[in-house]
Amino acid sequence: MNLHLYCHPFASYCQKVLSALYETGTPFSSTVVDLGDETARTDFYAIWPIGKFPVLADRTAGQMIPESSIIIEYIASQVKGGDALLPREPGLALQVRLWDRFFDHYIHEPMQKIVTDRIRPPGQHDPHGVAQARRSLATAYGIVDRHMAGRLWAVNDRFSMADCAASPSLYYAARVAPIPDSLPSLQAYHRRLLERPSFVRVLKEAEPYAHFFPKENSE
Ligand SMILES: N[C@@H](CCC(=O)N[C@@H](CS)C(=O)NCC(=O)O)C(=O)O
Repeated sequence: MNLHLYCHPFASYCQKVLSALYETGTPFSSTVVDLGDETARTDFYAIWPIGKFPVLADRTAGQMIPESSIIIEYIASQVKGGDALLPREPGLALQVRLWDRFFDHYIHEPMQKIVTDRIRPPGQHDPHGVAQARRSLATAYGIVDRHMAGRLWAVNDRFSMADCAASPSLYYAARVAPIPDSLPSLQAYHRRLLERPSFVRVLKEAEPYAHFFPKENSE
């Protein structure tokens, strides 16, 4: 196994996979893809025409794997200790996949909608879509708060792929939609994620790019 990750340290879905790599201590090399650079962009689109990162290459197996969850499943299937990311027991694995999907679809996607609307050109904003994203985020926050009451991590009190998905999505979501005091279990979970050493490392590596985060506009 010779893993190479195409990613950007500031990109939230890349952070999800980086968390999984650091959790398992998996060795890998990486290319930081600057989509603003025309050559880098063309090269990356040649690898994955959808143009979204992360993408993982296993150069030994000759495999190219897109999609953060599929990448983490691949890592989990290949490395020692991978069953921490995705338990072997089918019932638990299903729960991990469910919460991974939940964080991607109902926290990560609305967060991206709110953030990317800020970088749209003047006159091209989508206030209706952003308002919808904010409502969807509020509903999802409530669901996670109820789920996390009395729990340490999303599934079976073991840090898994679901928590890898939760870390960057909640980190960025909380910046555009602060978690209210009325949701103490979600607040506490968010704090635990921020203290997790793998995610501390991810955030440290993202620091040089902090200025990329778009400022609030009138939405
Ligand atoms: N479903 C994909 C989503 C990946 C994604 O949205 N990546 C963002 C960065 S966080 C991206 O590549 N954005 C660049 C673009 O859309 O041009 C996954 O899970 O990997």
